Amino acid sequence: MYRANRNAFLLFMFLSACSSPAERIVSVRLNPVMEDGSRWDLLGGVPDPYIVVDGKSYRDHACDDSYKCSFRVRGSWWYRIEVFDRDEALDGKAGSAWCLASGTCHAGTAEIRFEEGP
Ligand SMILES: [Ca+2]
Repeated sequence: MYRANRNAFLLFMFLSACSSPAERIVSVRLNPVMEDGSRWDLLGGVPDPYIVVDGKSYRDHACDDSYKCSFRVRGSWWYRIEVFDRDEALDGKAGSAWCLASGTCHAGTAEIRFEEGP
């Protein structure tokens, strides 16, 4: 177990050291309901998704009344992504995950996809 963790850590360090920050498109898609089965907004409305990537908030770029939203982010290979629904009073959290910058990962009820930037 220790050896597997150490090898994963070394691979992470190698990939981090070899890569320069690149611009990527992060697309999120939310389920129609939250994990507990309730609707996103108090009045049963559609969510306003945004993400926080490695501590940087994209709340100002939230998509109003949509289950999907895309963001331009900069980073290397691994991203800590949190997905939220922006609200007036208290934002709702869809989930969080460590995501490798290729393909798809899941953060709670949110699906996260990476695409290379322009
Ligand atoms: Ca909302």
